[in-house]
Amino acid sequence: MTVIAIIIYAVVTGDHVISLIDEISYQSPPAPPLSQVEDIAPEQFCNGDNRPESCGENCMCTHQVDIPLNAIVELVLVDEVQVPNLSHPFHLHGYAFSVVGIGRSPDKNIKKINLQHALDLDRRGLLHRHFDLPPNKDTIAVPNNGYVIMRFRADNPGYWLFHCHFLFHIVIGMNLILHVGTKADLPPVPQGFPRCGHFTPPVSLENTNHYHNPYLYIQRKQDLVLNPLDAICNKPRKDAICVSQLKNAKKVDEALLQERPDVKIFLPFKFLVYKPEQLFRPHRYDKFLVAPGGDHVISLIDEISYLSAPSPPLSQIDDIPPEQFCNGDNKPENCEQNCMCTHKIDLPLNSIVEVVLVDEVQAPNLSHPFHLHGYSFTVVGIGRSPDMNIKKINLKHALDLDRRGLLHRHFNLPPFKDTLAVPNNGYVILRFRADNPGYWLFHCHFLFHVVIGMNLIIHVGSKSDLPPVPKGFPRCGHFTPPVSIEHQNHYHNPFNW
Ligand SMILES: [Cu+2]
Repeated sequence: MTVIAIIIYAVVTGDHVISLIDEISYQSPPAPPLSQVEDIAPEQFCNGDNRPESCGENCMCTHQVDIPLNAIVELVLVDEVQVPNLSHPFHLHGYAFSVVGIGRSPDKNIKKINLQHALDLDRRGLLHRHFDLPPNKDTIAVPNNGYVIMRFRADNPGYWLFHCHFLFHIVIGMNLILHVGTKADLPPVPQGFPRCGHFTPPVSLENTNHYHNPYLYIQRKQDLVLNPLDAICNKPRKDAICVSQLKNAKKVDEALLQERPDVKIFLPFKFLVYKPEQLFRPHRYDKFLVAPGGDHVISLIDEISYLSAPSPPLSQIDDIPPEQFCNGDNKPENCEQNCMCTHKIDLPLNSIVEVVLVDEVQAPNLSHPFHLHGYSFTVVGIGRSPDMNIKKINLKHALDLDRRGLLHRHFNLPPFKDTLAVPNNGYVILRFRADNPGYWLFHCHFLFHVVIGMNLIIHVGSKSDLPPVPKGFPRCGHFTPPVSIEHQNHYHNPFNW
């Protein structure tokens, strides 16, 4: 194993603060490293071992740590911020890492941990690491006055941001880039890929509504549009590129690229607009969204509006009545148009799964960004109906296209994503190997749509595939704070409960 970097961060205290990781405050480079690294002066980059000569206390440069492809990396984050009850949530892009250690100094004489002390503990074998199935995370809170130890295999080449997820801390420099591999490990930049400075919208009063129609912006002719709104993704074109046409820098599981997946699921989604008399009935308190225009809507995926389960399935599945769950093949008998239940699709562990999302919402220029927890999926297809007579796609038509071989799939290094916009009046096809057992939420990432039911659970494997629930793990109803005026400051100190 190679220990690549030990990293430390601190916020300079006082009213006017910036943030430092390993004594460096991150500054964005003038161009994106992934597509234009040769346009960035080498002296723009720095790290703990290579700081600019003239750097003072507030050293600002593009903090980048270079990591060889496929190296096993251990990162130790040490909290020198030392603000009581403030635990910084660090997030790494491009990876899930194993959490092998979390703690504070075992030395009671040490009031405040710092880099030197952490290094000393490590030398003395006192930074404990757990190697019994450590969990995967992409975000972890570093305990105040403590440390975390994370590990991952650097098998995803590129420039990956690693940062505290408090937005205030991002803007004052609590970030760095983990640069994995070399340029030779990356697919070539597509021809005509947009470059810094090429996007020059005409600034005039006539164009103030650009927010509603991005096409009012005039691209330079030689530039590509990423994710064109017309969703024409099944032929090479000079003016645009779709996510499904990008190439993956990582190897893709061969089984994902076979013609036939083990499981194929079509999921149409749409809105249901309520008539007021449907909604306002005695003893009914259905949730709904009052959309612009005054419509009262809920959202349906495969004719089901997601309702949360009364207990968390992962730790209390036995407390949930089976009839709470449903899916397209098993809907409650008396379900109306606004069928509400806990939409759950069961998938065998390790099966190759294909999901086809079909936009039946049909709101112009509205592309719903679907996000899957627990997985990265490959994007093998994006498009609209090739049939010009079809004005609006729907499930039936999508199934028909698929039967006729007209839902095109790309099997040449499709890219990994965990969120994907479904083009308006179109479809996306994604695939993954269901190798992560559990209950994973799959949902549109517009928060308004989450609350009106545009979610479902992807349930992978069975109970025996999961580690046992830890003894004494919190359960629904066990948390009963005393409610009184004396306890109203709980927000500031959760330990008052
Ligand atoms: Cu949505």
